[in-house]
Amino acid sequence: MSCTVQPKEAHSPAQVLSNPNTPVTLVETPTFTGPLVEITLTAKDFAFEPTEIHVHQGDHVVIHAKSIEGYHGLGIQEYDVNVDLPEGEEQTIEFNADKTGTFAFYCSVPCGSGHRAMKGKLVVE
Ligand SMILES: [Cu+2]
Repeated sequence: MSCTVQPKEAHSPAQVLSNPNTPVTLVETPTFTGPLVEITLTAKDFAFEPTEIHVHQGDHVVIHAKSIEGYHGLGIQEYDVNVDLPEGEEQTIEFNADKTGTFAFYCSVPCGSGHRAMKGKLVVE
């Protein structure tokens, strides 16, 4: 038996637990001026589909996210996204793609054995 200390989850910042039925509200309401890009993102045990999202800098991004299996979440740290995805409920996430780069998106709810594999890439170019 090893005594390795498990690293803490990198994507679990302290957060106020909210009622999962409460719609997510952004702290500051940004102004959306760029081209509207709508993306449908599906979560299930234990993967997202698609695993890569490509948008352009300045796009007004709307992600329609829904879990079709299990209770998951969607986090994109750099864009302050952290929403719960109860099975069968579509959540809408909206942001300006103002930062370029490749950002991880990931499941933000401990959901089971495949939780750590639930991640993808948001590419803003
Ligand atoms: Cu998970």
